[in-house]
Amino acid sequence: MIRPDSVQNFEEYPRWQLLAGVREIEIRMRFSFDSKLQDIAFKIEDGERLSFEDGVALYNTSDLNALGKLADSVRRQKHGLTTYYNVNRHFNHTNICVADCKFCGFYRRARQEDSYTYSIEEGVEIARNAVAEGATELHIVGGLTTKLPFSYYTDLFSTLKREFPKLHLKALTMVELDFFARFYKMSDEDVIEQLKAAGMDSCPGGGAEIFAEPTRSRICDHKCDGSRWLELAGKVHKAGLKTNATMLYGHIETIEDRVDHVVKLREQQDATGGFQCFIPLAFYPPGTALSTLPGPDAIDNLKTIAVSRLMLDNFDHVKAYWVMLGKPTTQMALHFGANDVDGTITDGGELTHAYSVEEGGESKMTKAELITMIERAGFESVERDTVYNRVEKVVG
Ligand code: V47
Repeated sequence: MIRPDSVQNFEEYPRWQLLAGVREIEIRMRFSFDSKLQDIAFKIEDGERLSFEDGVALYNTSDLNALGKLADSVRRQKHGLTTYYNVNRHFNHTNICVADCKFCGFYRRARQEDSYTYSIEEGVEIARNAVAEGATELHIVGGLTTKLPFSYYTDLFSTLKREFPKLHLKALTMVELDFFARFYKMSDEDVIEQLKAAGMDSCPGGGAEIFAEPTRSRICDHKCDGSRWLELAGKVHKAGLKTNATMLYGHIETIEDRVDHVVKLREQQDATGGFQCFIPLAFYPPGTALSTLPGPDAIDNLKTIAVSRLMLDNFDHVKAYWVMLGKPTTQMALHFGANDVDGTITDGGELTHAYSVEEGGESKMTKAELITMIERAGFESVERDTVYNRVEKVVG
């Protein structure tokens, strides 16, 4: 489409094309009352990358409908109406953690009465139940503990793989890998290769929190910084494994911190290309050192999904994590750029349970409930495995 404002020599263009351009601008004028959004809409249409300033402008708009429409147009271009879910289970092998993250209500010190560590046999039983319920993925993360040898992880993964060869092990965040390298005095490459050889199939996106300093240090100064998180993600990608990426928002961070976070992820994705999915995690204050904060509201949640979809032009998937958002906001998020809702999740009442915004701390949805949630929102539900292959429905 030719835009009259970009035309230098009017004689070169047929009149109908110029009129079409005028019409397009007229439509744009009605599209949003926020002139900054109109400029951004042109960029998106032209496939132009959005800048840091664009990201901030998107967050600051009060035209939520226009923002949602823009993100939805990108989502529909990439995925149509398809919305992914999976059948998975979380396994949090220990809640013992030496870090002291202000946003975390899950961790315990080893001496505390309610600290726990599962044995490998207990892990296998949890996986057995998950597989019996149709799970294709086990999501394994835990605290940073000095109480376990490195062989706990390799034995756990190899035992799980021997028992359940088809179960995808999405295990360990970049923060855990960093801790292993430092605590067990191994190179990053050795840590990754040994875990991969034992059965680690991909890595979840946790531990990213918010990269920007000084915010990161104020909420989690005991764990690796943002550049180290990104460096490790790059190394895992180079080892041939996919990872996800998250952002914890709605605590003490600024809008600029959030945009900086997604820009850094976009740069890393340009460099190593192994991120599959971006998952904004809405901060849930109860039970944490930041419990007096209100946490993000629905508008903030929807804006964050939409801005992420628009800024992360090199990420295939944006996940509306229903556990943090609750079902109603998750349904709306599907109209604001998200194309995935995560999965059935079932856990033993551990980490996800601690953060669930669902009534009564419920942290499980059946496959039928997930499908209904997606389809009532007007989308087509597709079961996927961890790396986004369709799981074919078994007929008969
Ligand atoms: O890194 C901790 C977050 C993350 C709170 O990769 C909190 O598919 C909200 O990364 N309120 C762990 N969030 C969970 C995670 C994840 C979840 C689902 C799917 C995937 C994936 C990854 O949970 C932590 C932290 O950012 N978190 N405490 C809290 N109070």
